[in-house]
Amino acid sequence: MITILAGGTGSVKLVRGMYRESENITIISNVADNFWHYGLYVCPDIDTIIYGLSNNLDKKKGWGVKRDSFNFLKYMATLGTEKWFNLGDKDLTTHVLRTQLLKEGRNLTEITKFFTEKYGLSVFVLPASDTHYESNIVTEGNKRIHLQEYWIKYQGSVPVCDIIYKDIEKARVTLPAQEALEESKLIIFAPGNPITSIGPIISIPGMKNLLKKLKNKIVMISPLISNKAVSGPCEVYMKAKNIPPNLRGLIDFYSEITSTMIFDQLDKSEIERKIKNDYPEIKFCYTDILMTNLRKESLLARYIISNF
Ligand code: FO1
Repeated sequence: MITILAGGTGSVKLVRGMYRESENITIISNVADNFWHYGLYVCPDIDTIIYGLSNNLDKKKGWGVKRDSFNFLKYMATLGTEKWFNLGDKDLTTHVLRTQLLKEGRNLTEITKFFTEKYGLSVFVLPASDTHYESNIVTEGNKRIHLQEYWIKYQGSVPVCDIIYKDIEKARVTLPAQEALEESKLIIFAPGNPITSIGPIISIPGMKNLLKKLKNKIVMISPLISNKAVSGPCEVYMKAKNIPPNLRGLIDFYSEITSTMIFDQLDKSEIERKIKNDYPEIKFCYTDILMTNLRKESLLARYIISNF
């Protein structure tokens, strides 16, 4: 079994490639993007994976359901409601049903299994935790806002002083997720944002120690090419956490819990000349990691499967 830690719109490309190329994958999804909106529990990263693997994802946007309509949102606006978060009508069915199941006492792991089965997937999508905790942006005046508000409502326009995982001290990794990590022959960190996609998973109390023990089978795929994020606000978040927003900062961030790191060929010379010697325990590999179409997603997946 191969287990992939995933979150955000970048990760889904690798997850999709791995799903096509490997018989037995499990995904541990970030949950710190989850939030309550209009009384509904929305889990963007879990849904992106499920829609992505079942060919229902709006690939252009990287989130939501393809060919969705937005009538619900239009009618909400006529009642004077804020409509900064674009919940499509088809997508809405997931949030309504999930909220209903939560209210009936089912946990997020059970509910996610329900959806993966309904969408016909033969894969485990495991929420990293069943306990709600969330990525918050600390902006000026020590004001905290949910990551979704920062990125979508405010369009990333307010200063980012820090990023915290609110209530993470109450969270625990789920038993199925822990077992998947322990039993896998390979663990992959998908090319997600290290602070807001993968960071919230590896920061759950107890996770770092577990991952240190499993380090020899952990492979990280870089979310950066030529010191820039392939997508999203990676550099802003790294800076806010006092991590140099470049390849060296990324390598250092994961160095204690990873044995292999895969970078783009474009970064080979910089890493080999300037960084590699400072991290003798890490194996650095290079290939084309920019997944601009399905063929390239599969090529990267095959590279990983045949080399590790
Ligand atoms: N991202 C946006 O940039 N704008 C949106 O209006 C938006 C709505 C949305 C609805 C459902 C969903 O599952 C995801 C949605 N996203 C939207 C993406 C979401 O904010 C990101 O995928 C993640 O939170 C990043 O990890």
